[in-house]
Amino acid sequence: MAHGSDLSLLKERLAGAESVTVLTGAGISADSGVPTFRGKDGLWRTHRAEDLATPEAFARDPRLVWEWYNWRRELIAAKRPNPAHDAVVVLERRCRSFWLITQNVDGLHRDAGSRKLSEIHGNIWMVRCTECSRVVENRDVPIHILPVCHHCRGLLRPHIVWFGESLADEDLRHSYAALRSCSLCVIIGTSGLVYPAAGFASMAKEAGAFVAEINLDPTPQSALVDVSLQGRAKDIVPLLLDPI
Ligand code: BV8
Ligand code: ZN
Repeated sequence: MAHGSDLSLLKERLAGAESVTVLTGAGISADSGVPTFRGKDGLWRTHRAEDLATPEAFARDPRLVWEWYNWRRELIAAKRPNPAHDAVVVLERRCRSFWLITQNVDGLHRDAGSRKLSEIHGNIWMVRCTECSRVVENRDVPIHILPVCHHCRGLLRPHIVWFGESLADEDLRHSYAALRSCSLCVIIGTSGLVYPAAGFASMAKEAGAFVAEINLDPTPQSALVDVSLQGRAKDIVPLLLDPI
């Protein structure tokens, strides 16, 4: 795992950074045993996104969509944050100005102690009523396959942003502000394929940030970042905390 000068460069930038924004994807949770979306053991391998993570799929077959989310909830319930999640919490506490933007819905950043974060694609432990729009936490494992609202008996859905659905205004506002104001942006474990998050690296770069990527493989944003560290997040992210 030879990182040498790139790792030192990133650590120097981190030491002097006025404000830090971290963007994470499924790769940071891969080391906790949560399948990624597009990897060899990817979630989409067994299911197709357009079949399941869309409002049309839910309208067509809510039982199938709930069976898929129930399977993911049962899997995620047994997973714990890994050293990469823990290191991001240390960065949040050390940096004067810090924000975490995660695409992950597994809740592992919150479990690790992250508080200054936007879960821009939602959270698998939150459900929303399709009738009265109430949003509540539901940690039932297994969850009743067609769960209903305690208030109005309406059908509940995962409080997750599906393909073709807009992200919450509040999450977008916070993310854009964090990307445009940070002096350092660290992108961890995302394939950079899903918008609008796929545009966040260039947004930070255009605003003048030093941008670093940590990923197993090169991604579409590797060409625009300042340093690209290849390896497992659980091995590399904790190294950022070591003194220069
Ligand atoms: C929207 C919830 C407006 C579901 C998810 C242009 C502009 C705007 C929209 C679009 C556009 N072009 C296309 C669109 C539509 C669409 C989109 O981007 N489609 C893609 C496929 C082209 N975007 C949307 O619909 C978004 N909505 O923009 O609203 C709008 C409205 C109507 C019409 C148009 C626009 C909503 C997107 C949100 C979708 N919901 N999740 C659920 O989880 O059940 S996205 C899903 O993919 C997950 O959240 C996941 O996080 C996300 C991104 O994937 P990654 O996190 O990057 O994971 P992936 O497996 O791909 O990659 C893992 C990476 O980790 C790899 O690089 C791997 O090498 C690395 N890795 C693996 N192991 C490790 C590692 N790295 C380090 N260490 C390791 N150990
Ligand atoms: Zn309701």
